[in-house]
Amino acid sequence: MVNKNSIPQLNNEVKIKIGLIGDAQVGKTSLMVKYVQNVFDEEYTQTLGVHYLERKINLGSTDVIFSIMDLGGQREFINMLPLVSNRAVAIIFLFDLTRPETLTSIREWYRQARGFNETAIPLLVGTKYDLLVNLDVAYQEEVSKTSMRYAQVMGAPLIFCSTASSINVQKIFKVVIAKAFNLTLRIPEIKDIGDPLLIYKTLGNQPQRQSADYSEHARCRQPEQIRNMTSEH
Ligand SMILES: Nc1nc2c(ncn2[C@@H]2O[C@H](COP(=O)(O)OP(=O)(O)O)[C@@H](O)[C@H]2O)c(=O)[nH]1
Ligand SMILES: [Mg+2]
Repeated sequence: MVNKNSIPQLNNEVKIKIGLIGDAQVGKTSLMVKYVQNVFDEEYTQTLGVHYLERKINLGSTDVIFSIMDLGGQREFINMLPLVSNRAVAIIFLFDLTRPETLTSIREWYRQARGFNETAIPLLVGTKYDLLVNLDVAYQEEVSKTSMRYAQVMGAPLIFCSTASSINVQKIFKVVIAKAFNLTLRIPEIKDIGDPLLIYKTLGNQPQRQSADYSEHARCRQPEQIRNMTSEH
């Protein structure tokens, strides 16, 4: 048996702060808890009462620690915004696919968050895809096209996810890693209206200002390492 300790290790550790921003009830805390603890349970999430979680991921000789921060409840959101945005490497803007007004709000969230952090990698994420599929086809088309336009303006990848049905949850964070470390991601895009969109090549492909800080940690890493990280279940 190979003794792990005999293998030379670089033991790099990089902490990446990720901010989750969006209207109340869009599913920010649920997404964070699902990603870190693989649980989707409203009661559990509320009991937990957390708005900050960490998950460590191994990327070759580098350990990447995602520190994920969620806006608190409805009331304190204005005060919380700098705390969530400042020094975030990525900001995930979330809206509820079944409530178009939460997409409209993204405009203001984006403007304010950008005021605190100009360089974070933005992502636009539509939540509760499991509920969207039951809605009118014309509505699905409209929300898909509108969110594509928003993502275009934001320079952000666009991902539809369902925390309840485990759709695209892991992939959101793979896109974050790929963008932060300048790695090639080989996950196929999903672009057909009605499907859980995953668009990260044609949307959000502009080079980020100051992203070089993070890409240096990941030099020589192979795309396989991202592909093999954690698969969706
Ligand atoms: N059907 C469905 N419900 C969800 C999903 N994600 C979150 N929810 C529900 O949406 C509500 C708000 O979620 P929460 O994470 O507290 O939202 P937050 O206020 O943005 O943190 C809760 O009742 C969740 O159970 C999802 O993917 N599908
Ligand atoms: Mg919450």
